[in-house]
Amino acid sequence: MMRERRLVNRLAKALATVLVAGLAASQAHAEDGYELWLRHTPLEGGALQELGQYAPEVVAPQGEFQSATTDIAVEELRAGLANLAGGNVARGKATSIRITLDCGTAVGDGQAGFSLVPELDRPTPAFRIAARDHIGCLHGSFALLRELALGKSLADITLQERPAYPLRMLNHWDNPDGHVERGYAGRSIFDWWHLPERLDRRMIDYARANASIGINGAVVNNVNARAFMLEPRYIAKLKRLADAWRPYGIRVYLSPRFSAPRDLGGLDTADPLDPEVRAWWRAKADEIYAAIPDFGGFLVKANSEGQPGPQDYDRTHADGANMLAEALGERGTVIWRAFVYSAEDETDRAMQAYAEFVPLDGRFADNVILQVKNGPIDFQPREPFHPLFGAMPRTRMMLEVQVTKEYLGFASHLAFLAPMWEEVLDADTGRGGTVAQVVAPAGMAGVANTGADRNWTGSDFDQANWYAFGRLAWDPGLSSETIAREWNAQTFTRDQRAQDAITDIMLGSREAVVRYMTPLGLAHLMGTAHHYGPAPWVCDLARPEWNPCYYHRADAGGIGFDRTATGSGALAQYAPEIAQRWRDPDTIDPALLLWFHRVTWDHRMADGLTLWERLAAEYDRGVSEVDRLAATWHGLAPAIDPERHRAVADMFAIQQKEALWWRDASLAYWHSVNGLPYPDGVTPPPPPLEHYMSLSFPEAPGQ
Ligand code: GCV
Repeated sequence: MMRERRLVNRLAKALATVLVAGLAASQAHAEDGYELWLRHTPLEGGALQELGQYAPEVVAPQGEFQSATTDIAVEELRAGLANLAGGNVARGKATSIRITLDCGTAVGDGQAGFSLVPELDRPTPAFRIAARDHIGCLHGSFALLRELALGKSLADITLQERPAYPLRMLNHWDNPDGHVERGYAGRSIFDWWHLPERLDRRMIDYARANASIGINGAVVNNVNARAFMLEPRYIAKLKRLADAWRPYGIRVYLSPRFSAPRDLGGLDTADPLDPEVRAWWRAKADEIYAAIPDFGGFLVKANSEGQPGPQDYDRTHADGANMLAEALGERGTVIWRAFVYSAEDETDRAMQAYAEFVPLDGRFADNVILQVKNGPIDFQPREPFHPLFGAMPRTRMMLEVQVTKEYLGFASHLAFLAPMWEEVLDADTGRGGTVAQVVAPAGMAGVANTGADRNWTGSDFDQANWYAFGRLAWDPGLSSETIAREWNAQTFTRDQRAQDAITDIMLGSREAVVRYMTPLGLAHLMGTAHHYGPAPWVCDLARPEWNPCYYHRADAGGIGFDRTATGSGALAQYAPEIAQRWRDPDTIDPALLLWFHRVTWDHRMADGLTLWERLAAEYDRGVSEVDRLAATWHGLAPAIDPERHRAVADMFAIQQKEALWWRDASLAYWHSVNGLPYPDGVTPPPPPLEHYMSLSFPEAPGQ
């Protein structure tokens, strides 16, 4: 009896082991998106054979040439090469190629870039990753893995790169309680509660992903900041992060609350010219630097949307920024946001930041950077470039874009944002070059879209926006197509036809969203507070500039915001040649028509359609574009792993439904305003306008 029981127990245990092993194996192969673009799946065909023959062997630097950073580079190369070779790299083979890291003795900041140099026909064949410092070598190692993952031959990988911008940073709008403002990928990745003792593995994987695309800084908390994040207990938490990220070349930054000397310091003012306030900030900066010698600095939102700032004391933005700059000294940078506008100011909101900051040109300290959103309102699906770019030649300026898709359908709608960023980077300011050139002395910041969701960004395709941000901040000359191809080959498949199809989906996606949400230069038509779904009918909010009606100005007579000399005059904030290009409603790019002009509903467009006909056609085209992109994706089932194919298909189902919702609700509203019959061939929205107006989403994420 005993023997039988033991046998049964042993069998049960064995079965359990098999089941657990089976489960682990299936989990190991399940594609859940966690590995991002760093999957390094085995190469195929000739590329695989070739890598096997080269049998690359990574030579770890020794002595003073070795550091935590080079250790990471070596580990990444070994693991990445083994994965790419399907585990078949023959170590120690007589003919093997030695991959060497030639990066001096300084850990450095990687700003001098790297070279990838094949030396395969030497007596001792080698492949050299060369840089002035260790971070440069880490960037070079990731670049080598990327090029191999794209199927390139080791012999053909010759690269010499240096980052275009010194600062390439993510701005997290993560709150210490774990909620992410405008975050659509779950809770925050930062586990402040358990820091500093517990460092989540995600913090390393996050740094690794950033380093792989050259991102070198992260502001870890929301610009709508909580003062207590400057308390010693938070400095200890921040230190743990800084220590973990340092080898990856990522510096930490913090958003301080401007009123902290009052909130925390017990002072009765936060006036930037008050000596006690200045001393408080100096002491705070010293305390931070004692813990984190390479602390990056502060990102500040002041006197905007209810945040405290220097104007509370009749001081200027320059007074506020310079006070913090003095506290940091040469050790760090103050990044001051130009996103300021006020409910009390009756001038066009699009003009307020320019009016506020241009008079301050030349008055900011050397270690201050002004951070300017891509457009003059707020990350809308399409805006003209911000008129501040090029208008303050004596001030360093940084471009801020939003990686998280607050106004483009959250994580549920597919919108690849590289074309939008390319549009702004390439825009000629008419004052000393393109936006990309104007921001060259500073860099780019992206409002992060990461969250605790397993795939990091809430949807698989939103990873592409994180990737694109890093790549463009490294090299703003890269085309959206190059980035899309790089990303999808590393993330989904090397199958050429599938890659072409995915690239087509990505490149068409943002324009489709513009068409069904805010066509022809319309903007800010979304629901109040949650910013999801259409609500062009909202006209009665206390803050005028939060009303969609403020932006579209539609009535029976016409639609659009006159920003020419007959209207708000915002056009005059641009360089004369740019203003000239946009001055005439008949010749302006139709994509910006209603941003700058108010036109009648029967205004004749260049294509012969009336404005009303063209508007309706844009909505229809947006909807049918999404249907087309979704159909292309469905056809890709054989080329994509089932988990992620299903996940993306589910998101497309939402987007198709909601594109139609945007179209129907918007058309129903415009029709109610203009009283015109629907143009020929346009299907009237089935439910009445009241239906769309009755919808509410108090539970929408990110608010
Ligand atoms: C962090 C928009 C968003 C706010 C955000 C703000 C900003 O207004 O809706 O959530 O606040 O931009 O950029 O500061």
